[in-house]
Amino acid sequence: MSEKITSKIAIELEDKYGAHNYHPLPVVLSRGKGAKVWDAEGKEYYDFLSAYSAVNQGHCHPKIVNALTEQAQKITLTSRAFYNDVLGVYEKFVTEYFGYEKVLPMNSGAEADETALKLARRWGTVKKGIPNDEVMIVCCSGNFHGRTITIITMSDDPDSYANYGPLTPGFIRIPYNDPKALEKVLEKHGKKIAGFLLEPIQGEAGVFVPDEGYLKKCYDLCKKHNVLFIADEVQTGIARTGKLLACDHENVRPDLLILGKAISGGVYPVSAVLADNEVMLTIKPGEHGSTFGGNPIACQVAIAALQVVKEENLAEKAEYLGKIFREEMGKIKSDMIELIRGKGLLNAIVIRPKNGKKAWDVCLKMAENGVLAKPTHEHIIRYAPPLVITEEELRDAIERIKKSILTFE
Ligand code: IF1
Repeated sequence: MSEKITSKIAIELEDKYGAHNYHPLPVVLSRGKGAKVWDAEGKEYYDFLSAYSAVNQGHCHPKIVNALTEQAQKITLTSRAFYNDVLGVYEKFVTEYFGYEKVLPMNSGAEADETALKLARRWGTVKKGIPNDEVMIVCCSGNFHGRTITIITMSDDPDSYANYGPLTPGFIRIPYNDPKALEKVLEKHGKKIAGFLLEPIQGEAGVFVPDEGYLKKCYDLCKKHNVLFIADEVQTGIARTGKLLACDHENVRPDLLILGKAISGGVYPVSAVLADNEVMLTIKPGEHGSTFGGNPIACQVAIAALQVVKEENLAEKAEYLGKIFREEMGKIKSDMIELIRGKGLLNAIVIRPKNGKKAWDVCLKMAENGVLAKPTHEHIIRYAPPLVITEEELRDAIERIKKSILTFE
């Protein structure tokens, strides 16, 4: 391909040859480094989406990219038909890193959620003794766990589940942030419930931070009813909310921990489910798997990405910088700002439409001013920069966000 791919050409190509399953902001990215990205014409932006919290370690982190390129010169993929000299090293590293006995490596977040659902159902039938065609999983309204047919079964967003035909049985959905709703369903159906799946903070729902103590109350209810507490930390994990895991804010240790996105620093698709032997060993050889799951590149990249999190104190940084962000955003005098909420560097602003202008218009104006973010659910803008952003860069970006919002005054 000799001609320079300009933004205009890139958009035309995607429109003509690509599925139309997204409506991107009209920005064509070409390069990224740290907290910044550049478009095809070289315009610089602060990235305040971080590929939905996959690039916590910053774009193209040298340590992580080197891990990828070095392994790529040796062997990239062996399948699990054979052993290799990287997977076991990674499995030891990642289970010790998060404090679990075993890991089941997959590739995407949805695959990890599906794997966790299979593990929970399998444990429910073979260990808890729930009849195979009666085993249930409890999930929450407002959830987002991926895009497969079983996962969209749990969704209450028609954009996710409508017109995809028959959905998967075996799910009970309860209101999020309502321990009493969980207590009620466990008292009524607990004997047939294998697991309770939730996001510690609901990302897609608009960074919905539950009340203090919600996670612990749900965890205790699950223990009381012999139900697995399953935390989807695909988006909230890997230091994003100011702790290594969002569950750490309440000292809750999930029975099944689902990770994705930033476990690889956004350099390669990597996901994982961590659990102890009692749950993990209910799946026997040949009963679950994936061609790329746990491949040597994924393992080396994930080791490097997780090392960066600790070496660069990213959780502490997210905590400190997140406080600055929410404090400074709170000072903006604009009636377009209805609400600011978040934890660490996972934040969101609920935008009150004004003179026909909505969150989308604010995001277009922010892009003009060099900050990239995208609305979720029409009126909410999520702000999630890479955790490597410096305080100086953050304050510069805040000024640009402020200027963008005040444009509409
Ligand atoms: C898209 C949303 C965010 C996730 C949680 C599992 C997955 C995700 C908590 C599945 C993925 C991504 C998917 C991406 C946009 C983004 C997203 F808007 F879709 F909902 F972040 F909030 N659990 N979230 O957030 O992981 O299979 O994608 O690797 O679909 O456009 P995946």
